[in-house]
Amino acid sequence: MSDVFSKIPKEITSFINGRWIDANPEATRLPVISPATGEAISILVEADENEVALAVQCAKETFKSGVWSKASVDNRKAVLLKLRDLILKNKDIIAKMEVSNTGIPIAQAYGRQIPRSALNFEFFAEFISQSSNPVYDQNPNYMTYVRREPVGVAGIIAPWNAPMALASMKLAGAIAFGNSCVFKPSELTPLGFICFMELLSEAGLPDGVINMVNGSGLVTGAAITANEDVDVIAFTGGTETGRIISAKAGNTLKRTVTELGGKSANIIFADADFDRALDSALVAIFSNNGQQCLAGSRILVEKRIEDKFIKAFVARTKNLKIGDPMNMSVEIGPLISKAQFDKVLRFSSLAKLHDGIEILAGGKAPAGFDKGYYFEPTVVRADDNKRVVCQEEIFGPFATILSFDSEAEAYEIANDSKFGLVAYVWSTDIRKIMRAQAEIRAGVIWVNTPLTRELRAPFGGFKHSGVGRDGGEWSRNLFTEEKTVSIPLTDFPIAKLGMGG
Ligand code: TXE
Repeated sequence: MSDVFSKIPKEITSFINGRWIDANPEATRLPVISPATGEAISILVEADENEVALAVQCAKETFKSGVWSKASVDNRKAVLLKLRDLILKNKDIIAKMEVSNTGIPIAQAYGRQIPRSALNFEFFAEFISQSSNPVYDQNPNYMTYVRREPVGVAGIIAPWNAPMALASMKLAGAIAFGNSCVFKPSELTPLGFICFMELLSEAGLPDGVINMVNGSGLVTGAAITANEDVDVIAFTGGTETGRIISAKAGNTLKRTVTELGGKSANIIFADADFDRALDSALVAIFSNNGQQCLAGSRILVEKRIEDKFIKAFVARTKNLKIGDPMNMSVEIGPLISKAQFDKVLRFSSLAKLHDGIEILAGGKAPAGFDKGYYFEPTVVRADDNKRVVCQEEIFGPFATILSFDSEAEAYEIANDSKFGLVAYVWSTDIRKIMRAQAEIRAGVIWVNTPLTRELRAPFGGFKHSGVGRDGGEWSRNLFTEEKTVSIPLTDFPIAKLGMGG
């Protein structure tokens, strides 16, 4: 058991205007659960509509004061870089806090989640210092140029699967361009943000620029979406929630970006570098306990190498080390919650009922784990992409393998999905790769690589995987208003109205 548990506060309130607010005795209390034990490790004091309104008001006033929204780019850049440094300096405690309520293996928190959180701030610090705006001077009598101004108050609603890495991408983008924020972490995973919120003023960020409200989606999240003074919503989470949030945000004409679910195809052609494709297929589905929107959860293997691939993939899957996520050598920790465990188990039970589906590994809770939400890494072989395990986002360590004969068949299966977030392609034939990247309908195509997030490039989904993108220019589009200014360079004649006669 890690020493971090002694550092977790007994109650977590909201953080408004630079301080933790006092707990409202009337407020609903939600337990924060350790997925490794199923036990409550803290209590979340839920922010109701009034508390959310207070946070929004604070963000709005901070915005209007200009203390941050009109701060110089050099000032904002320095603060963002300081935040990066502070995240890295405190990575041990942030990682442990995050792992204690996500179940992400700590090696992955140290190796990926926390460095990525720091990088998000660094990236936007560099971006704002380099970006420029267009000037139109084709008409010799006018100078017309475009200004970018912050939108105002950003509502950021974050998920539980990679709390710090995903929320910080939106937070960094929002504040880099001068916005103020009201941010809601998932009610399941507030812990990583406790230390983070306390670093903000140390980094020089004025109080009230980032406010955090805690609570459930239906109460606290819905209050953010409905609030008239929230100008933009950045949401990452499930597709059904994205649908509700987009509809609600439309009532008050907020702009929204939604990054939702996926059922991404990982296409492995017979001419691929087999060992690299195998290693990557395991990373793409089993990192983060399989709980990631970009998981390569549908593995499409060319028939010629199907048997060889399945044998090797199943052997490696069975060899994955399951255990306490605080242990540095563990590769698979527990699922986030009882609800998520039940969901994954339900898909496993459905798979067992179908003749066309064969369970090759896992499919149940592992022996020897009587506490927590551990689930064995699971591999199923499906005869048809129409099967429910090929169509629905399971969001757990659950790989589905399908096979194909021809390139055309591979693309047809890949595109036969309501989702379109990412796709992976493994081949050494450049012409085939070029055909694949054109044929597959997904927002990101990773060729011969498991996960490569280029922050300068757009990230987001086709179809039900979301609307909008983030990444350099695209985050700027979301978090800024464009203002076109025209200035005449000569005294041109102006029609004289109201002169009589
Ligand atoms: O996520 P929710 P859930 C998928 C995954 C998972 C499924 C359900 O398949 O099994 O979604 O997960 C807030 N108004 N992903 O239900 O509800 C909520 O409090 C405003 C994919 O746990 O989408 C949390 O902060 N906010 C995914 C956030 O939305 C609301 C990551 C996300 O939770 C709200 C997570 C409402 N009405 C789940 N309802 C990805 N894209 O990576 C909920 N929330």
